[in-house]
Amino acid sequence: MDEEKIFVTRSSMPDFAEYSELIKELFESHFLTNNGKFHSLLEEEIKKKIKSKNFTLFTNGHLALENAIKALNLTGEVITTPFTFVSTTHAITRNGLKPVFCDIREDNYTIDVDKIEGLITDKTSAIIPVHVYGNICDVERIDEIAKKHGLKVIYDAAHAFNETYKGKSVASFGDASMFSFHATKVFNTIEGGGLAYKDSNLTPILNSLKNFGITGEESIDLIGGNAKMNEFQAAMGLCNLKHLDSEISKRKHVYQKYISLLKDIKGIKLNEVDSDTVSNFSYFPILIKDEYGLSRDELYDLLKCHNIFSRKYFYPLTNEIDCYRDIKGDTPVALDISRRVLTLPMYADLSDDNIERICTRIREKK
Ligand code: T4K
Repeated sequence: MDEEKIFVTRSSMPDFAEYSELIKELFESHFLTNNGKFHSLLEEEIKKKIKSKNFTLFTNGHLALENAIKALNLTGEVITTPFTFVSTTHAITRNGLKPVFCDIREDNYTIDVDKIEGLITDKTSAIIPVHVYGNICDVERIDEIAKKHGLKVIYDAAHAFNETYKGKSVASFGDASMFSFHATKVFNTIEGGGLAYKDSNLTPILNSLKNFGITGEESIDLIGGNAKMNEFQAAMGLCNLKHLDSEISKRKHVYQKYISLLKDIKGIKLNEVDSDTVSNFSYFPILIKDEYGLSRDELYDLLKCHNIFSRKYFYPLTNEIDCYRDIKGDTPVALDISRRVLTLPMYADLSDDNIERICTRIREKK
């Protein structure tokens, strides 16, 4: 067996000295959380980075999405896709709303816009599409449909931080976009997330929703929860943000190396980056077609035997799990893709030797 374990990703981290220099201040100030100095600084830096006028941090991406749904007062039914991390669907249901599952496109795994209007009823209040693996949804058509039917749009942009589409920041689409800054993401704050949004009037609402609804020393105006990012997380974000561009360019190298080694293998479909998108290269999914000769699960097991830990993001579909089976919807493309997709290891420090090791196994099927 090959010795070194290769996981699907590996958190990017700043130098220890760089991080410890920053957090030294926390040991002096004893201010650890509740919208501290680093929290405010990081919000400002991210606003600049993604060119968003309005942006607020959360303790993770999931709570950013749950609170976005609350702040936008969504009601009834929300159209979304099942080919996602379960967080997207749970965020809708945990707000007492019904997810209505729309199928996805075969080419880039995002919502099939031609199927949205057929799902709209008098109860629909919003669409929550997902920029899967950083592939950008058809934002123009989604915008047209939303305007025509008076719907809100919140993008699950967990995978798409720092991307642009047709020269515009991904944060500029829809009413709001949620980003995940989890340890496994292109940009991490250990755990963490954030919300970029259009309407400045949402700022006090979001800020109080993430802090128990507290609006002043003696005033509590909303039924909020606790979703604040702490100062250690924010300090990690400040360090990692400085290295984000070099992180992404290293990932681009990994992406290109994979493409060059896998492009001629029969039955392996690669995820090509759309020419209008400046990608962050967050994931490297491949689709296993029948011509390949092994099934997705067989390839997954084979790689695992060689200490290569790929992942089946996203399998099962969220409408295949027990919680949502009753409201399944008609999503045959998503079902087929969920059974064929495999995400290969992808991170900035993945060495050429290890990429070759992975691709040789895929090519040789042994
Ligand atoms: N929407 C979408 C579309 C999402 O993909 C996600 C999260 C969300 C919403 C919610 O955002 P957050 O609330 O999480 O901010 C991971 C992540 O936990 C999750 O953030 C992510 N999507 C999802 C796709 O993947 P697991 O259970 O697969 O992660 P785990 O622990 O198996 O880690 C995978 C590999 O990463 C490990 O084998 C090694 C490496 N790793 C992991 C951790 C935890 C590290 O190098 N460092 C680490 O600290 O869920």
